[in-house]
Amino acid sequence: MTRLPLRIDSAELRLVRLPLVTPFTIATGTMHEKIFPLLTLRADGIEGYAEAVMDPLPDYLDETIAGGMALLREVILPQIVGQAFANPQALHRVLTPWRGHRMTLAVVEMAFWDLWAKSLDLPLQTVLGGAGDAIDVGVSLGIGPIPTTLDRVRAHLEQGYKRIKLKVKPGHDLDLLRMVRDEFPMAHLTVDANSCYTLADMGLLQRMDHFGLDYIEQPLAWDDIHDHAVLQSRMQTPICLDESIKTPAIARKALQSGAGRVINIKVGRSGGYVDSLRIHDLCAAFDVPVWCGGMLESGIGRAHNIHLSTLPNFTKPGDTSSASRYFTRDIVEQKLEAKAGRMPVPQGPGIGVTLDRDYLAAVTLSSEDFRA
Ligand code: OSB
Ligand code: MG
Repeated sequence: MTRLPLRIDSAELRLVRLPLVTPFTIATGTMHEKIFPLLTLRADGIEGYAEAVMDPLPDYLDETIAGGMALLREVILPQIVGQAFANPQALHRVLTPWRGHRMTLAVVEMAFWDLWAKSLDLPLQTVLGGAGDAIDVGVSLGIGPIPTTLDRVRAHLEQGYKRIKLKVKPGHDLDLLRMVRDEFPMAHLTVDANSCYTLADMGLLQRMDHFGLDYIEQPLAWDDIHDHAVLQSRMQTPICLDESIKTPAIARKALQSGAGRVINIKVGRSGGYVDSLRIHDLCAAFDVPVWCGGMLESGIGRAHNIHLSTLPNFTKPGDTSSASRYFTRDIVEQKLEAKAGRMPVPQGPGIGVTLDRDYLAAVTLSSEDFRA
Protein backbone atom coordinates (compact mmCIF):
# COMPACT_ATOMS: atom_id res chain seq x y z
CA MET A 1 0.00 0.00 0.00
CA THR A 2 1.42 3.39 -0.92
CA ARG A 3 0.83 5.97 1.73
CA LEU A 4 -0.03 9.52 0.87
CA PRO A 5 1.91 12.23 2.68
CA LEU A 6 0.13 13.69 5.70
CA ARG A 7 -1.16 17.19 5.06
CA ILE A 8 -1.33 19.29 8.22
CA ASP A 9 -4.83 20.80 7.95
CA SER A 10 -4.71 22.91 11.09
CA ALA A 11 -2.86 23.54 14.33
CA GLU A 12 -3.86 24.69 17.79
CA LEU A 13 -1.44 26.35 20.18
CA ARG A 14 -2.46 26.58 23.82
CA LEU A 15 -0.75 27.92 26.88
CA VAL A 16 -1.53 25.71 29.87
CA ARG A 17 -0.95 26.16 33.60
CA LEU A 18 -0.95 23.28 36.08
CA PRO A 19 -0.36 23.83 39.80
CA LEU A 20 2.42 21.65 41.26
CA VAL A 21 1.65 19.41 44.26
CA THR A 22 4.94 20.50 45.86
CA PRO A 23 7.15 23.43 44.81
CA PHE A 24 10.28 22.25 42.99
CA THR A 25 13.55 23.98 43.88
CA ILE A 26 16.75 23.60 41.88
CA ALA A 27 19.98 25.61 41.91
CA THR A 28 18.47 28.30 39.67
CA GLY A 29 15.16 28.86 41.50
CA THR A 30 11.79 27.48 42.61
CA MET A 31 8.83 26.45 40.44
CA HIS A 32 5.34 26.59 41.98
CA GLU A 33 3.41 25.78 38.83
CA LYS A 34 4.11 24.22 35.46
CA ILE A 35 3.32 26.52 32.53
CA PHE A 36 3.77 25.13 29.03
CA PRO A 37 2.77 25.55 25.37
CA LEU A 38 0.66 22.61 24.16
CA LEU A 39 0.58 22.04 20.41
CA THR A 40 -2.00 20.04 18.45
CA LEU A 41 -1.43 19.23 14.76
CA ARG A 42 -4.38 17.85 12.76
CA ALA A 43 -4.48 15.80 9.55
CA ASP A 44 -7.24 13.60 8.08
CA GLY A 45 -9.27 13.78 11.31
CA ILE A 46 -6.30 12.63 13.43
CA GLU A 47 -4.63 14.75 16.12
CA GLY A 48 -0.99 14.72 17.26
CA TYR A 49 0.04 16.32 20.54
CA ALA A 50 3.21 17.58 22.18
CA GLU A 51 4.20 20.05 24.88
CA ALA A 52 7.17 22.39 24.81
CA VAL A 53 9.59 22.31 27.74
CA MET A 54 10.93 25.86 27.92
CA ASP A 55 10.23 27.83 31.10
CA PRO A 56 8.75 31.33 31.40
CA LEU A 57 12.25 32.69 32.09
CA PRO A 58 15.54 31.64 30.44
CA ASP A 59 16.89 30.07 33.64
CA TYR A 60 17.43 26.44 32.56
CA LEU A 61 18.38 27.10 28.94
CA ASP A 62 18.20 30.27 26.90
CA GLU A 63 14.70 29.77 25.46
CA THR A 64 11.51 31.26 26.91
CA ILE A 65 7.82 30.47 26.52
CA ALA A 66 7.11 33.93 25.10
CA GLY A 67 9.90 33.61 22.53
CA GLY A 68 8.95 30.09 21.54
CA MET A 69 5.28 30.93 21.11
CA ALA A 70 6.13 33.97 18.99
CA LEU A 71 8.32 31.87 16.71
CA LEU A 72 5.61 29.22 16.38
CA ARG A 73 2.88 31.79 15.73
CA GLU A 74 4.76 34.04 13.33
CA VAL A 75 7.08 31.67 11.48
CA ILE A 76 6.87 27.93 12.00
CA LEU A 77 3.14 27.17 12.10
CA PRO A 78 2.41 29.36 9.02
CA GLN A 79 5.32 27.55 7.33
CA ILE A 80 3.94 24.03 7.89
CA VAL A 81 0.13 24.29 8.14
CA GLY A 82 -1.31 23.40 4.73
CA GLN A 83 1.87 21.51 3.79
CA ALA A 84 2.18 17.73 3.36
CA PHE A 85 5.00 15.64 4.80
CA ALA A 86 5.64 12.01 3.93
CA ASN A 87 7.27 11.29 7.31
CA PRO A 88 8.89 13.09 10.28
CA GLN A 89 12.24 13.24 8.46
CA ALA A 90 10.58 15.35 5.73
CA LEU A 91 9.29 17.78 8.37
CA HIS A 92 12.70 17.76 10.06
CA ARG A 93 14.32 18.88 6.79
CA VAL A 94 12.02 21.91 6.64
CA LEU A 95 12.85 22.89 10.24
CA THR A 96 16.61 22.20 10.05
CA PRO A 97 17.64 25.62 8.63
CA TRP A 98 16.44 27.39 11.80
CA ARG A 99 19.23 27.98 14.26
CA GLY A 100 18.90 27.46 18.00
CA HIS A 101 15.35 27.30 19.43
CA ARG A 102 15.74 23.56 19.96
CA MET A 103 12.76 23.34 22.33
CA THR A 104 10.50 25.19 19.91
CA LEU A 105 11.51 22.97 17.00
CA ALA A 106 11.09 19.89 19.19
CA VAL A 107 7.43 20.51 20.03
CA VAL A 108 6.51 20.71 16.34
CA GLU A 109 8.38 17.58 15.37
CA MET A 110 7.10 15.65 18.40
CA ALA A 111 3.45 16.47 17.66
CA PHE A 112 4.01 15.34 14.07
CA TRP A 113 5.56 12.03 15.16
CA ASP A 114 2.46 11.37 17.29
CA LEU A 115 0.21 12.23 14.34
CA TRP A 116 2.25 10.09 11.93
CA ALA A 117 2.38 7.08 14.26
CA LYS A 118 -1.41 7.32 14.71
CA SER A 119 -1.88 7.50 10.91
CA LEU A 120 0.05 4.20 10.71
CA ASP A 121 -1.94 2.81 13.66
CA LEU A 122 1.33 2.09 15.49
CA PRO A 123 2.56 3.02 18.98
CA LEU A 124 5.11 5.83 18.98
CA GLN A 125 7.72 3.50 20.50
CA THR A 126 7.46 1.20 17.47
CA VAL A 127 8.11 3.92 14.88
CA LEU A 128 11.01 5.19 17.02
CA GLY A 129 12.60 1.71 17.16
CA GLY A 130 11.86 0.96 20.81
CA ALA A 131 10.23 -2.06 22.44
CA GLY A 132 8.93 -3.29 25.77
CA ASP A 133 5.88 -2.52 27.88
CA ALA A 134 7.48 -0.72 30.86
CA ILE A 135 10.60 1.30 31.71
CA ASP A 136 12.75 1.72 34.83
CA VAL A 137 12.25 5.03 36.58
CA GLY A 138 13.93 7.07 39.31
CA VAL A 139 12.95 10.34 40.95
CA SER A 140 14.41 13.83 40.99
CA LEU A 141 14.10 15.41 44.44
CA GLY A 142 14.25 19.20 44.69
CA ILE A 143 16.28 21.18 47.20
CA GLY A 144 14.83 21.36 50.72
CA PRO A 145 15.78 20.93 54.37
CA ILE A 146 18.01 17.84 54.86
CA PRO A 147 15.63 16.02 57.31
CA THR A 148 12.75 16.42 54.84
CA THR A 149 14.95 15.17 52.02
CA LEU A 150 15.94 12.09 54.06
CA ASP A 151 12.23 11.30 54.57
CA ARG A 152 11.50 11.76 50.89
CA VAL A 153 14.44 9.54 49.86
CA ARG A 154 13.16 6.79 52.17
CA ALA A 155 9.57 7.09 50.93
CA HIS A 156 10.58 6.88 47.27
CA LEU A 157 12.96 3.96 47.81
CA GLU A 158 10.10 2.16 49.59
CA GLN A 159 7.88 2.82 46.57
CA GLY A 160 10.49 1.03 44.47
CA TYR A 161 12.06 3.91 42.55
CA LYS A 162 15.31 2.62 41.10
CA ARG A 163 17.45 5.72 41.53
CA ILE A 164 17.31 8.88 43.61
CA LYS A 165 18.58 12.13 42.12
CA LEU A 166 19.29 14.93 44.58
CA LYS A 167 19.38 18.52 43.44
CA VAL A 168 22.44 20.30 44.84
CA LYS A 169 23.85 23.82 44.89
CA PRO A 170 26.78 25.51 46.64
CA GLY A 171 26.18 25.23 50.40
CA HIS A 172 23.72 22.37 49.92
CA ASP A 173 25.91 19.54 48.71
CA LEU A 174 28.52 17.60 50.71
CA ASP A 175 26.62 17.55 54.06
CA LEU A 176 23.47 16.44 52.29
CA LEU A 177 25.35 13.68 50.47
CA ARG A 178 27.05 12.48 53.64
CA MET A 179 23.75 12.16 55.50
CA VAL A 180 21.86 10.52 52.65
CA ARG A 181 24.67 8.07 51.95
CA ASP A 182 25.05 7.16 55.65
CA GLU A 183 21.39 6.30 55.89
CA PHE A 184 21.03 4.59 52.48
CA PRO A 185 24.37 2.86 51.79
CA MET A 186 23.07 0.73 48.91
CA ALA A 187 20.84 3.20 47.04
CA HIS A 188 21.56 4.29 43.48
CA LEU A 189 22.21 7.99 44.13
CA THR A 190 23.00 10.82 41.71
CA VAL A 191 23.18 14.60 42.01
CA ASP A 192 22.10 17.32 39.59
CA ALA A 193 23.81 20.71 39.92
CA ASN A 194 22.02 22.48 37.04
CA SER A 195 25.23 24.29 36.09
CA CYS A 196 25.91 25.98 39.45
CA TYR A 197 29.61 25.14 39.89
CA THR A 198 32.77 26.19 38.05
CA LEU A 199 36.26 24.72 37.78
CA ALA A 200 37.13 26.86 40.82
CA ASP A 201 35.03 24.30 42.79
CA MET A 202 37.29 21.43 41.67
CA GLY A 203 38.17 20.42 45.26
CA LEU A 204 34.55 20.28 46.37
CA LEU A 205 33.48 18.36 43.28
CA GLN A 206 36.32 15.86 43.74
CA ARG A 207 35.09 15.22 47.29
CA MET A 208 31.83 13.97 45.76
CA ASP A 209 33.86 10.94 44.61
CA HIS A 210 33.54 9.59 48.19
CA PHE A 211 29.80 9.01 47.98
CA GLY A 212 29.56 6.29 45.35
CA LEU A 213 27.29 8.32 43.05
CA ASP A 214 26.16 6.75 39.78
CA TYR A 215 26.97 10.12 38.16
CA ILE A 216 26.96 13.87 38.71
CA GLU A 217 24.65 15.72 36.33
CA GLN A 218 25.65 19.00 34.66
CA PRO A 219 28.00 20.42 37.31
CA LEU A 220 29.37 23.22 35.07
CA ALA A 221 27.99 25.86 32.71
CA TRP A 222 24.83 25.16 30.68
CA ASP A 223 26.63 25.75 27.36
CA ASP A 224 29.99 24.20 28.23
CA ILE A 225 31.78 21.10 26.93
CA HIS A 226 35.47 21.87 27.45
CA ASP A 227 35.48 22.48 31.20
CA HIS A 228 33.43 19.33 31.77
CA ALA A 229 36.16 17.38 29.92
CA VAL A 230 38.78 18.92 32.23
CA LEU A 231 36.70 18.07 35.30
CA GLN A 232 35.96 14.51 34.10
CA SER A 233 39.70 13.88 33.66
CA ARG A 234 40.21 14.81 37.31
CA MET A 235 37.35 12.99 39.01
CA GLN A 236 36.23 9.37 39.20
CA THR A 237 32.45 9.82 39.33
CA PRO A 238 31.03 9.81 35.80
CA ILE A 239 29.76 13.18 34.61
CA CYS A 240 26.32 13.18 32.98
CA LEU A 241 25.55 16.05 30.61
CA ASP A 242 22.03 17.50 30.44
CA GLU A 243 21.79 21.24 29.55
CA SER A 244 24.85 21.12 27.27
CA ILE A 245 23.45 18.47 24.89
CA LYS A 246 21.30 20.44 22.45
CA THR A 247 22.34 18.89 19.12
CA PRO A 248 23.96 15.71 17.78
CA ALA A 249 27.05 17.76 16.81
CA ILE A 250 27.48 18.96 20.40
CA ALA A 251 26.92 15.42 21.66
CA ARG A 252 29.63 14.13 19.32
CA LYS A 253 32.10 16.73 20.59
CA ALA A 254 31.24 15.89 24.19
CA LEU A 255 31.79 12.19 23.52
CA GLN A 256 35.02 12.73 21.60
CA SER A 257 36.49 14.99 24.27
CA GLY A 258 35.41 12.81 27.20
CA ALA A 259 33.26 15.57 28.72
CA GLY A 260 30.85 12.98 30.10
CA ARG A 261 30.39 9.25 30.49
CA VAL A 262 26.58 9.36 30.65
CA ILE A 263 24.09 11.49 28.71
CA ASN A 264 20.62 12.66 29.71
CA ILE A 265 18.48 12.87 26.57
CA LYS A 266 15.45 15.14 26.75
CA VAL A 267 13.65 15.01 23.42
CA GLY A 268 12.00 18.34 24.21
CA ARG A 269 15.42 19.98 24.64
CA SER A 270 17.18 18.36 21.68
CA GLY A 271 15.17 19.55 18.67
CA GLY A 272 12.90 16.48 18.50
CA TYR A 273 13.17 12.77 17.85
CA VAL A 274 15.25 12.80 14.67
CA ASP A 275 18.12 14.42 16.55
CA SER A 276 17.43 12.56 19.82
CA LEU A 277 17.74 9.27 17.92
CA ARG A 278 21.05 10.46 16.44
CA ILE A 279 22.30 11.38 19.92
CA HIS A 280 21.12 7.99 21.22
CA ASP A 281 22.97 6.15 18.44
CA LEU A 282 26.15 8.23 18.80
CA CYS A 283 26.21 7.47 22.53
CA ALA A 284 25.78 3.76 21.80
CA ALA A 285 28.74 3.93 19.40
CA PHE A 286 30.86 5.43 22.20
CA ASP A 287 29.54 2.87 24.69
CA VAL A 288 27.98 5.71 26.70
CA PRO A 289 24.65 4.89 28.38
CA VAL A 290 21.74 7.34 28.17
CA TRP A 291 18.62 7.96 30.22
CA CYS A 292 15.54 10.08 29.70
CA GLY A 293 15.31 13.33 31.65
CA GLY A 294 12.16 15.20 32.50
CA MET A 295 10.94 18.79 32.75
CA LEU A 296 7.96 18.23 35.08
CA GLU A 297 5.84 17.49 32.00
CA SER A 298 2.11 16.89 31.94
CA GLY A 299 0.85 13.52 30.72
CA ILE A 300 1.45 14.57 27.10
CA GLY A 301 5.18 15.18 27.48
CA ARG A 302 5.46 12.34 30.01
CA ALA A 303 3.96 9.87 27.49
CA HIS A 304 6.43 11.06 24.83
CA ASN A 305 9.32 10.55 27.28
CA ILE A 306 8.14 7.05 28.20
CA HIS A 307 7.99 5.94 24.55
CA LEU A 308 11.49 7.31 23.89
CA SER A 309 12.83 5.51 26.97
CA THR A 310 12.07 2.12 25.39
CA LEU A 311 15.00 2.46 22.97
CA PRO A 312 17.88 0.03 23.59
CA ASN A 313 20.59 2.41 24.89
CA PHE A 314 18.30 3.86 27.59
CA THR A 315 19.96 1.60 30.15
CA LYS A 316 19.69 3.86 33.23
CA PRO A 317 16.44 4.79 35.03
CA GLY A 318 14.82 8.00 33.75
CA ASP A 319 13.18 10.93 35.55
CA THR A 320 9.73 10.04 34.18
CA SER A 321 8.12 9.29 37.55
CA SER A 322 4.42 9.07 38.50
CA ALA A 323 2.26 11.99 37.37
CA SER A 324 0.65 12.15 40.84
CA ARG A 325 4.01 13.28 42.27
CA TYR A 326 3.59 16.51 40.28
CA PHE A 327 -0.12 17.18 39.76
CA THR A 328 -3.37 16.46 41.60
CA ARG A 329 -5.03 16.13 38.21
CA ASP A 330 -3.42 15.66 34.81
CA ILE A 331 -4.62 16.83 31.38
CA VAL A 332 -4.68 13.23 30.07
CA GLU A 333 -7.29 10.60 30.86
CA GLN A 334 -4.80 7.81 31.56
CA LYS A 335 -3.03 7.64 34.92
CA LEU A 336 0.72 7.54 34.32
CA GLU A 337 1.78 5.87 37.56
CA ALA A 338 4.87 3.78 38.24
CA LYS A 339 4.62 0.50 40.16
CA ALA A 340 7.70 -0.85 41.89
CA GLY A 341 9.91 1.53 39.93
CA ARG A 342 8.48 0.53 36.54
CA MET A 343 6.40 2.90 34.42
CA PRO A 344 4.04 1.15 31.98
CA VAL A 345 4.17 2.35 28.35
CA PRO A 346 0.78 3.87 27.43
CA GLN A 347 -0.90 1.49 24.98
CA GLY A 348 -2.50 2.29 21.62
CA PRO A 349 -1.49 4.30 18.56
CA GLY A 350 0.91 7.25 18.90
CA ILE A 351 1.69 8.41 22.44
CA GLY A 352 -1.22 6.30 23.73
CA VAL A 353 -2.84 8.97 25.91
CA THR A 354 -5.96 11.05 25.29
CA LEU A 355 -6.79 14.56 26.49
CA ASP A 356 -9.09 15.18 29.44
CA ARG A 357 -10.82 17.99 27.55
CA ASP A 358 -12.82 19.39 30.45
CA TYR A 359 -9.80 19.77 32.67
CA LEU A 360 -7.67 21.04 29.79
CA ALA A 361 -10.25 23.77 29.17
CA ALA A 362 -10.11 24.70 32.85
CA VAL A 363 -6.31 25.07 32.90
CA THR A 364 -5.88 26.72 29.47
CA LEU A 365 -4.66 30.33 29.68
CA SER A 366 -4.88 31.05 25.94
CA SER A 367 -5.60 29.23 22.69
CA GLU A 368 -4.88 30.12 19.06
CA ASP A 369 -5.90 28.36 15.83
CA PHE A 370 -3.91 28.12 12.61
CA ARG A 371 -5.50 27.09 9.32
CA ALA A 372 -4.24 26.76 5.78
O1 OSB B 1 17.77 19.43 35.25
O2 OSB B 1 16.73 17.63 34.93
C1 OSB B 1 16.71 18.82 35.21
C2 OSB B 1 13.17 19.86 36.19
C3 OSB B 1 13.10 21.11 35.64
C4 OSB B 1 14.20 21.62 35.01
C5 OSB B 1 15.39 20.87 34.92
C6 OSB B 1 15.44 19.60 35.46
C7 OSB B 1 14.33 19.10 36.15
C8 OSB B 1 14.33 17.82 36.83
C9 OSB B 1 12.98 17.19 37.11
O3 OSB B 1 15.30 17.29 37.30
C10 OSB B 1 12.76 15.96 36.33
C11 OSB B 1 11.30 15.56 36.41
O4 OSB B 1 10.91 15.01 37.45
O5 OSB B 1 10.54 15.80 35.45
MG1 MG C 1 19.31 18.03 34.83
